[in-house]
Amino acid sequence: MNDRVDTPNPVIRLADYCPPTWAVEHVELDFDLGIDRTELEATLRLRRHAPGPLRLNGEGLELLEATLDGRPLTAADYTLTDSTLEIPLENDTAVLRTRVALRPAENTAFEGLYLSGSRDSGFLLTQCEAEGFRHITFFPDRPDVQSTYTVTLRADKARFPVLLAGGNPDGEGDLDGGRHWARFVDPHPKPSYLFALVAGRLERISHDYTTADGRAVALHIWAEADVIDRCDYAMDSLIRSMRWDEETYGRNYDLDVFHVVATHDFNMGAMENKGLNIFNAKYLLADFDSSTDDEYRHVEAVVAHEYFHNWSGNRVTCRDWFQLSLKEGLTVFREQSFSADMNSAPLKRIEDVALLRRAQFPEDAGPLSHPVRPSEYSEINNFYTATVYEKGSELVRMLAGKLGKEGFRRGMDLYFKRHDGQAATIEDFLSALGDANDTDLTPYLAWYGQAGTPRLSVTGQYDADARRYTLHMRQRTPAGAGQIEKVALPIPVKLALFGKDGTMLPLRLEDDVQAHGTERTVVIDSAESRVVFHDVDAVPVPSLLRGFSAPVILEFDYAPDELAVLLRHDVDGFNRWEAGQQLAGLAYDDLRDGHQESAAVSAWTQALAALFADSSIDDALLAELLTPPGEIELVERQPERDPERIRATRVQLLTALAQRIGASALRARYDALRARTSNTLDAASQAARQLKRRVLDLLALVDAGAAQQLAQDQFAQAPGMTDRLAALSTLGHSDIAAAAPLLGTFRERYADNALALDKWYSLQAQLPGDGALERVMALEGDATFTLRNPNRVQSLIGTFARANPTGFHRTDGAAYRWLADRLVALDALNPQVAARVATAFNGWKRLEPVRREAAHAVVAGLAARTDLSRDLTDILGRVALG
Ligand code: B3K
Ligand code: ZN
Repeated sequence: MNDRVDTPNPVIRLADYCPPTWAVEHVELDFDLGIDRTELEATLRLRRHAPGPLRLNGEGLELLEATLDGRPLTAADYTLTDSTLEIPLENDTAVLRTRVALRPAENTAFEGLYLSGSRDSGFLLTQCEAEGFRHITFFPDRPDVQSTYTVTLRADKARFPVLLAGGNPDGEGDLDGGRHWARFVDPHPKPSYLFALVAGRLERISHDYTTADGRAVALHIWAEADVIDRCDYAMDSLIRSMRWDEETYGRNYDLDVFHVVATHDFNMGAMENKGLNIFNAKYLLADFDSSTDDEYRHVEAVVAHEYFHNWSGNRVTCRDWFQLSLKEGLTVFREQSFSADMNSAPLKRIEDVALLRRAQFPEDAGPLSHPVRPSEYSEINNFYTATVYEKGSELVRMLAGKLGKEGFRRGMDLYFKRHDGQAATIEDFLSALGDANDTDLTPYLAWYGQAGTPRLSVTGQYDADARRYTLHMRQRTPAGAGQIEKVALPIPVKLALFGKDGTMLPLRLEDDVQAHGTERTVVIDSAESRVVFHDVDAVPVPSLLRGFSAPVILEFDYAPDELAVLLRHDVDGFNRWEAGQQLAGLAYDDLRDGHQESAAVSAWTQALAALFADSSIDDALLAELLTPPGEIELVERQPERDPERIRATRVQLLTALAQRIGASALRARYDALRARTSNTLDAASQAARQLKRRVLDLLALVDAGAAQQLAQDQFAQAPGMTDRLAALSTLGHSDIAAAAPLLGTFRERYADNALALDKWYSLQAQLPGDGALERVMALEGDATFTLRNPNRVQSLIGTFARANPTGFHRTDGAAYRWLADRLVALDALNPQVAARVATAFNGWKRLEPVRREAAHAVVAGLAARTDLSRDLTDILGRVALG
């Protein structure tokens, strides 16, 4: 039922947008549910907006009958293709009824109505964003068509005891023959992508919630019986999210019930369907024995994200899919702010920027680069990207920073008020924020339309006679994504100056009569500009782009000792970490180039050794500081990448750090942290676990024997998954043979826990070295491996291709050929997942020549095929461009 490509993919362009010809005011859906066959009668109440026929989307549907205003239609009354149903209509209103048959069990693409789990015990569910509803019924499947819904579900009561759809419950009852029904009414007009149903054997946990504006809401989290006891943290996160959105944005929930359902079979993280969120179990289930601290944080964040969509996405939705970041960038920003409030704000910022650099910067530097608001696409599912999500969030953050806390809230209030119930655009968003603050934000529109990461090059010039310090700033965005000429963007640069002794200097900028404050934000909005500071007594150390105030690459030629000043003294937690990252980068460059006597290496290791000995620093921040940029970020530091060399140099760097701190100090710290081992989730315990892991990894580099023994003990005694998995990872990286029995124990212990097994797969997929591909291939033979489950595919194949650079980029190209075979097999089952995994080939052109040649042959071979899905063809076609 998946689309195969034998003609070039059609391209959809933002410039071609036309408002819908017909509105669908109300939808009635009557499902007769079955695993092999489901029948659906849909009644659409239509109203004309503009002249023209009624054109509905519909794919893979078996049309059983259709009536128009009660009159049966014959084939002569309409034109049916494999993706549309077109009916010429004369009146301005009409009622169209269609009956179609669907085959959920055959739907391996997990788009539309499908089966999660086995035929005997699994359940039915839907996924409609972006264009899944057209796999369920004939409909104008576009987000600017919003309708109220009445949904009736009928099914065998024993097989499908639970029947759910979005909206408020509106009756249920028994039917003859052991069947039953349930009805749901959603009074809030919504686009079809937010429709959802779930039917099957599920258990639930519930909570009675009262919104700030007094509505009683029944919260239900549903999951299969074997995992329902792992939903409590999600419920807790949901309640906190609801309160936070009331307090921070004045947003209340708007239905009487809110359902959240967990499934193990899902293409992405979760889905914000109105009143019926559906989650990949990975982002909903958590228990101390089988989830890591990171996973708890992900559950908290994703639950919040989907809940926040109820306003930023559902009540105000997108006019078209080009505006996707209107809901996604904004909701990521809201989610990040929530997580920062629930946890540590500086650590959250570090995590978010690290993700941006790891995922979005490489995307924006190659052939998959696109603006936050793309101007064209051939498969919209391939645009749920780090650029639309993460960079989109950075753009909202810049706007929020510009308007200030109260101004941003005023702007958001106006945005929600003005566009409630509408399908809006990025322009609408900027206008609302600007109008509420009497500010013109249109210059920021350029950020949405221009692809590529801007580079901000800064130089400092000190004039001792004039006691003046000048920063010269130059911005440029490299050509790319079909855009040759790039415009200058407004770039907010938050900055401070430090004395060499680590004190922050009072700032007197050009227009200031006297100095005030120690931190300022200047907006650089032309290609070149300068900032002048007066009354500066000596050459200062500038702390630039504090808090990562804009998503740019900053270039400033710091000397190692200047970075060391910031690393020791900057009070901006993010910039302190950033100074460490920059310094580690310089140290890496020196080691790579064979400079053993490196000032950067000694400055970095010395500063960190001093911080290591300083008991006042937070454990979690210290753990972050002790982590240099990863292999993927380090790619950027050389024109041609050789993953073996990058890895070896990074290990050398870490070894220098471990040596500087010393084996005995590392051991003593490990013992002290081990004595604090706890089975609780409080921030201090999480931070201790995180630091313990870093310390053990460092110890493994200078005293492998001791570290391996400690890892074995830690694995045996771990009270929870964080310590258990960390021990396994340290051991696996240090001595894979020694890890083998522990991996066996793990496999046995979690034989029935799919999410824990995924971690077992992905840990092994990450282990570097010569035998990596063979190890992965052997794991494919495990009885629990299947290409049909997206989480399993991602944990083994996705992790290997994306997070094991030395294993994947073997010089003989064997791993490239292996991945190509897997992609073809996967594509036949699930094109969305295949397309996502295929992005691992992105960046092949920047490999060193031997690997480049091997990768090119494979990518070009795949891209030349005509039997692949639209999703995969689109990615391969772009990646092949290099
Ligand atoms: N809106 C969904 C993503 C849908 C992806 C469709 N291919 C989840 C989210 O961002 O909240
Ligand atoms: Zn989202």
